[in-house]
Amino acid sequence: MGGISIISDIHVAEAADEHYALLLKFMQHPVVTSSSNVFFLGDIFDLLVGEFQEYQTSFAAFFHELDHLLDKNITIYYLEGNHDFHAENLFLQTLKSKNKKLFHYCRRGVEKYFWDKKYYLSHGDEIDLGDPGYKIYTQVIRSSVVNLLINRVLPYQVVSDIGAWASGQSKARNHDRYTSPDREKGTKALFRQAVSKEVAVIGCDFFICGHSHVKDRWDLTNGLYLNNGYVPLEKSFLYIDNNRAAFVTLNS
Ligand SMILES: [Mn+2]
Repeated sequence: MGGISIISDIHVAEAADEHYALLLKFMQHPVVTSSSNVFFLGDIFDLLVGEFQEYQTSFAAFFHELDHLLDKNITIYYLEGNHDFHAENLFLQTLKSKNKKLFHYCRRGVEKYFWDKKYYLSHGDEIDLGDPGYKIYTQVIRSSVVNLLINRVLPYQVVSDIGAWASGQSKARNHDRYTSPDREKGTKALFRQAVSKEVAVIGCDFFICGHSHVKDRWDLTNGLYLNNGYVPLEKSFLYIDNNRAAFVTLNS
């Protein structure tokens, strides 16, 4: 098999922004187009909630590139983040490739075996960072009741307005994670600690997630933790071939 390309946390707000250009650059990158598996690990979009046709129009190029990858027999996993969720039918309705069955929409982390090693891949917001309030918030927001509200009751504009507000709240709460030069220290340590606990429970060789916005590669005694960080800042993605991991730049 070919390699695995992984990306998360691009936070595309609109088609006109630089973040969207980075997303498309990733999907057209020769390393990615020759991979056998591509993982989108959440928060690809800053706000993509629900199955609204507006997203099909705004992000037509994104869905087009997904079809392109599928046409090349590439298996795709699109994991929900805490900024993009309740959107499974949007993907299923929009994708046109004859290989649509290679597309997997995942509501939570996945365990996979590659090259005889166990990989756990997730967005990273489910790991226990010692914030019970946030845990309850994500459980409610990702619930089937909210899914029903968003996809059957509320109109696009209302969801979009609430989402923009929630996204602003989240940015304010996580302000340091986006701007502080010290963000490395606290967040990195917090994630390493939480990940090492998770790895002990899951028993995986590779633990790969995003969400922290802090790029990291950390050898545990019994596994490897990888995080591609905040893409608009790092301008790189993760590539793994034969259990060897490298960050590939998106600048070229
Ligand atoms: Mn996140």
